[in-house]
Amino acid sequence: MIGRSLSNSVINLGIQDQYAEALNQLGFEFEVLAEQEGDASLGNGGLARFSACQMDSLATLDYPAWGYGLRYEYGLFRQIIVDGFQHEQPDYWLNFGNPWEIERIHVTYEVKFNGTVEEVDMNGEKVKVWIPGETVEAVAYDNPIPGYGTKNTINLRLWAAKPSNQFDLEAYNTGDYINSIVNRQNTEAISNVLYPDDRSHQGKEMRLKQQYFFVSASLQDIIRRFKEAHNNFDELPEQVALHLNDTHPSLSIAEIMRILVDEEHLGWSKAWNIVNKIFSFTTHTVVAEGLEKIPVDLLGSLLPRHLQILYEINSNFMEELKKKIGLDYNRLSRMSIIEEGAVKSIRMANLSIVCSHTVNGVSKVHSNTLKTKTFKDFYELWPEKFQYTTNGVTQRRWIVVSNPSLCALLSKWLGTEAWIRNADLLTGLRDHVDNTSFRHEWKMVKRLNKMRLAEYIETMSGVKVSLDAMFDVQVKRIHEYKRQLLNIFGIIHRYDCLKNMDKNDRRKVVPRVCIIGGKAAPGYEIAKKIIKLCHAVAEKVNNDADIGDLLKLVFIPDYNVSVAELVIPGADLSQHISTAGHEASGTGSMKFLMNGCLLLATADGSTVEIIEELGSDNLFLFGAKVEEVAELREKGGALKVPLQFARVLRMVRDGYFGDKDYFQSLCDTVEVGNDFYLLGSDFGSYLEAQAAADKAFVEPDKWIKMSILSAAASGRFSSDRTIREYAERTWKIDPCQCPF
Ligand code: GPV
Repeated sequence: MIGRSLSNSVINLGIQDQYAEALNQLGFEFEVLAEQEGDASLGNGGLARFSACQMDSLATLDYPAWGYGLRYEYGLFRQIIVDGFQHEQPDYWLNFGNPWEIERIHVTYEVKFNGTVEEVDMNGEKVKVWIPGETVEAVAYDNPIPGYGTKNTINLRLWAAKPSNQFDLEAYNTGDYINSIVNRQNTEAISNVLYPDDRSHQGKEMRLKQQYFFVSASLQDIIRRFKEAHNNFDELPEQVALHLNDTHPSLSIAEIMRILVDEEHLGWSKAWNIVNKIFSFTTHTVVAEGLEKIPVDLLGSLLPRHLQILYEINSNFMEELKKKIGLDYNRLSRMSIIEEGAVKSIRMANLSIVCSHTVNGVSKVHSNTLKTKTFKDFYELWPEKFQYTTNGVTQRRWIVVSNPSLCALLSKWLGTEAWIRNADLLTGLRDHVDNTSFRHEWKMVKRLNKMRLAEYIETMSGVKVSLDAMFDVQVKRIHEYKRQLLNIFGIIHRYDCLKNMDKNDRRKVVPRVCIIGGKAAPGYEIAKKIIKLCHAVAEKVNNDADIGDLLKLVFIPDYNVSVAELVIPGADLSQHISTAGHEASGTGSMKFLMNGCLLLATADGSTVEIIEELGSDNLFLFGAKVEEVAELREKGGALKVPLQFARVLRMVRDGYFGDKDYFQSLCDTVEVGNDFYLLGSDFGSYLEAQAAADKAFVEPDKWIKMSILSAAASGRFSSDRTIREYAERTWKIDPCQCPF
């Protein structure tokens, strides 16, 4: 999820001023031109944007790395709001061409599907041969990723599917010309559209085809490059490290075994030893339901040889395991790569763990959850495999591109631009926090960014907001676990309090602009109802003359990378309020932190490490801790819920915001006894944290100090740190500078 590339590229290449000057001579303004570019949204949310940040860091730190993916013709849907409801529109982003990509018509590979496996005799030995039924061509499109302050530029190679020139001869011979053309077109569909479900996979055939297409083309490319310089596969682990970014590319394990065994004839155990040394794996989720499974039937018909290989890997693993743990059948069945049951399936996470030398979590708490819950059995077997590398974000995009005035201010007061390559230097801001002119300049920068955001809000929604209000932002994919509903309930409570206050008391209230943005997966009903409720509440609050500037609620439609670039610098407060134990890391919070925005958060994911760095006095923390959640859930119907929560819930149920019937099922999800994400039990402490934020905001000096300290603590959350850790610990690679 790259977003736009123009500003980022000219900045990383160090030609920003010359470029702007040249454009000027042509009669164009850089900022105006940059706005014309559309976003590349080839992913869903945090996982995809994290990949983009990692690519920027890999290039900047001179690591010899390639990124692989799919060149979807339709990126993530565009969200439009009609009458408060989300509608999805196709994002045909390639309509006017993509100036950044280089089509490599000569870099193509055949990817095969379906067919049968036959046993043939080869020099007296029986070997398995896959006779595929369908062939598709993968064409490479290269997207250069320039590093900052280096000549190094790395490549993001995206694959597009094209019909192969191998005709369906039978169809031609039987004269079925039309059908053979239709079949050709179907193959092209493989790279057409991105699945918009964030982390819920329904075992769809096209998704599996996409995964294999991506994996097969990438591995052929990698092995071709390896073979150009080496002729012995024993050297593969020295030359190649393959990182599985979640389980989506984990079919590559079966594919590389197939290549080494069936095509290179290395023999199973030799191939297995090599494969074990090249893969590392990062898992980006917490909950077991989020883990990808592929129905065996589906896999067997699409990739019959791969299914055999997966069975073989599993049976070897089960044998080895029995030797270690004995005949503990419950444990054996939990750890098996194959899940028995109504729908027999392949557990892609188990496969990835068994075959990787390292299993990474994305934050300290996430890693603990993996070790003690999700993958407990595996941790007990292979404790040395389990590591964590906390996520990060690139300061090039999230400060230099998106917040030029803050960028200038940082360089001025730190006396150097070196922080752009070394974010640890941001701690130097702590030395100036007591300097009044620094604080004044800091405040001015925030005000300017709030102005930009206010203008955008007015254009998008017609709502005029006051710059003196606290801009309180929650932008991310809509998920029940991320608890946008808790935020909306908090807003309803605030509104209710304002309505019940007399005029004098109202004057003491800190004005707020609540900003919510994010897409809901098209099939995720509850998430869509949350969006509608947000609009219903906004309609009521924003048009209430009693309330005026004291409270506004705006929903920012079509949240994407370039909207984030505008919203994040303009936020005073941002919310990261997932039920503890559910957000594997979270990276949005790191972007807000860098931009001097205060966090209101639960102790979940990377927030726990942010607290270590920032101190708990400099953010607003609330809610149950990870280790308390299970016990609270067990209480079920006996769980204590504050009266205010019950009251807010009643207002929605009674139709105070309209659409009474429509909201009932949404309300059911948080009713006592059914409130899995614990909105009710966290509500009291949430309101207290909100009150603490209000209190701090009326002391501008204190607030600005906290804001400066937030940015000063953000260095550890640069993806440069993340990537360096991966390079040194997991991939064992060194920087490799461009020689010219
Ligand atoms: I798995 N994540 C995501 O956006 N989509 C997914 O399908 C999966 C994970 C996110 C996590 O939710 C975040 O907590 C995390 O920061 C991010 O991946 C990057 O690790």
